[in-house]
Amino acid sequence: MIETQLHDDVLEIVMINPPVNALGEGVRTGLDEAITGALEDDAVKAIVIRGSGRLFSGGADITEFSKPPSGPSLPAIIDAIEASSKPVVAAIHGMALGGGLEVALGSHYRVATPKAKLGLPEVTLGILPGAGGTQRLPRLVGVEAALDIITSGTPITGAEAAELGLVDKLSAEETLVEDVIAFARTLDAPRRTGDRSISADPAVFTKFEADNARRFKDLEAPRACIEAIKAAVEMPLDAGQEKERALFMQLVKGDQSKALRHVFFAERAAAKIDGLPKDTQLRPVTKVGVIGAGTMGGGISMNFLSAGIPVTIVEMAQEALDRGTDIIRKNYEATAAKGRLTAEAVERAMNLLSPTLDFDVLKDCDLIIEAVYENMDVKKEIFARLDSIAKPGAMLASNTSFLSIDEIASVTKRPQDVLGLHFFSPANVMKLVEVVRGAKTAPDVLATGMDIARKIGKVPVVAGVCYGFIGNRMLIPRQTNANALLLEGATPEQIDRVHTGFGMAMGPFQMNDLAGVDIGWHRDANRIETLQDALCAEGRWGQKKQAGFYDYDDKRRPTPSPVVDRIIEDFRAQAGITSRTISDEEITVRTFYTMVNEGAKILEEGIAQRASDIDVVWTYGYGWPRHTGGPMFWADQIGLATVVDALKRYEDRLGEGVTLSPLLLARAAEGKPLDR
Ligand code: 3H9
Repeated sequence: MIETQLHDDVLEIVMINPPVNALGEGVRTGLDEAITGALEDDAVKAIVIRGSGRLFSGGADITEFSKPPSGPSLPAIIDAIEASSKPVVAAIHGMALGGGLEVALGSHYRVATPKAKLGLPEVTLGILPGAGGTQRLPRLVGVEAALDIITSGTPITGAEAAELGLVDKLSAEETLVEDVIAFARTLDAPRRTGDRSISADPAVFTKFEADNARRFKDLEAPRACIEAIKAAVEMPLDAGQEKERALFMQLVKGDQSKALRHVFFAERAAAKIDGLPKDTQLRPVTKVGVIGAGTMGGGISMNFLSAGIPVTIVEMAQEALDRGTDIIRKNYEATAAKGRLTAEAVERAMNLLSPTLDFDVLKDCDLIIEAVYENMDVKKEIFARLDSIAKPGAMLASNTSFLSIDEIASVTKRPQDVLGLHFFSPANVMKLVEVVRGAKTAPDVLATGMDIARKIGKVPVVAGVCYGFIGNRMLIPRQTNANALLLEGATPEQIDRVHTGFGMAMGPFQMNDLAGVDIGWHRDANRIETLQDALCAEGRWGQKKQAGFYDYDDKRRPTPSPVVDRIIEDFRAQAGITSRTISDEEITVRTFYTMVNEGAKILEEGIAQRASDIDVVWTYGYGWPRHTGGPMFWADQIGLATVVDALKRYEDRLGEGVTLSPLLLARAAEGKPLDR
């Protein structure tokens, strides 16, 4: 796990632990021995530490956090590196993250490639840099930069790090090792970051917390990071590190970190497709076709354009095509105006876009994604046409959010080439893609779908065919119960508050208003069967009309609506319902636990490959709070027996035909979790 090589009087220490050189016990032991050995060896005048393969190090081994500690500790090794009487230089290429960067911070000098990524992403795992990072980084770059880097977890480049004083020298990747060895040879004494002291106005911390109050909201880790950085200002290194250690231990044992670590591994597990032959070859995707230049089609196209993949976008009418193309350009320009994209990058992306009214142009595309409105007949017509023009081996995808991929595929002579690629709105922003595997979808088509989704920066999850796949299917019992609760006596505000209070980005009725209350409405103002019908009949179609379940001002800020109160009252009167006081607990059980129940059914039917895939769908596609781990992990933490007991208490109110999942009942009875 560690290799050393003496270059005259400079010892090169190489960390080898593919794929990311995580600093597990083996690497730590090797590093410890190599440093001790180098200090005892008179032939060694200076030491260089680097990583093998594609990066320096991805940090501590996250899997060890749930095990009892063993072997030498990382903070102790890094302290030994800093205490070394012989100069130590870190040679950074690829990435130095978390504990990896902390090794570099303990080193006396740092040389990096300009494109290397340096960062402390611990906060995204619900912890803080626990091997001196919170103490040494501010001593090098100042409190303000350290606050940003540590609480955001976002890496910076080698070039940016050099400007901040985090990196001493830049070097090209090809010559990095020889440059650093030559540099180390010129050094005659160590230079210890820990010896420095720094000062900062206490107001900097208060202001930073206040400015970020919304972003940090319920999160424990960012606040602990701030506290630790404060210690770096107020205390010498030793005492600061003690404080850092105490905060780290508290966080790593806590529920939030457990949940965030679960999401980290869940995201990676989701990439794996069960039952896929090992030798599955991917199909090439060098040109993409998109049918429909509406909101979804445009957003989907942007993902490919941004990744440098040419897109042909097809519409029925010139006006719709122009409008769609215009919106794509405007979206790019808005990003450029915020400084997040260069003007050249905007042009580069736009030059890859070919808008057309000619369906036949799609014949040379490797992947064609249909993104027209939800109507089975329309989709079937499109796929039949595609079947007659697409080249052999082209993958044919539908962006449907509910409909059967098998039925769509049945109109083609090549159902093996058909799959679902369900993007979430806004499709250029939301990370989730459900990759829907039809009964006949070929393994290489599924694997290519997953791969291309990752290439355009998405988090793909495999889903089987059912109404609504994983995510939208779970919305159904939630919405049914939310609607029923309104009639029984709750208000939209109360239900939404329970959801946002839990940490959801928005509640069911805020989501209804955003998506459009009129989605799926029959358009007959005289036919009022549901509350949604009643709202639509009065023109309350949601945010777009500044009126839905809430009233909206010009800035789209919601306020409770007396009109909605009246509509609900009328509806209750007609249905003969006397309203009662609804507890938040009942809302939680009927709108959250019913989702867990549906998730368990999705699992038992094999629609999702594993419980953690469902967690990925909800955290990346629906704003479920990551720090609770996703619905399935959350339910496991509560205890399935508790969840089942509560559902049974309300069983007669859960909605017509709603039954408890046999899998959920069985696991609850066995005392086992859904995720295993
Ligand atoms: C820390 O350092 C704490 C210290 O401050 C204090 C200690 C006292 N550990 O993501 P990929 C696995 S906390 C264990 O697909 P990429 C990963 O699960 C750590 N395993 O590759 C996957 O396994 P599998 C702070 C890890 O090229 C495989 O490696 N560091 C770790 O797309 C490939 O991963 C971080 O938070 C790890 N640290 O991206 C960085 N990292 O093949 C976490 C990866 O079985 N890592 N694995 O599914 C990353 O963000 C990405 O892996 C990285 C590479 C960007 C490095």
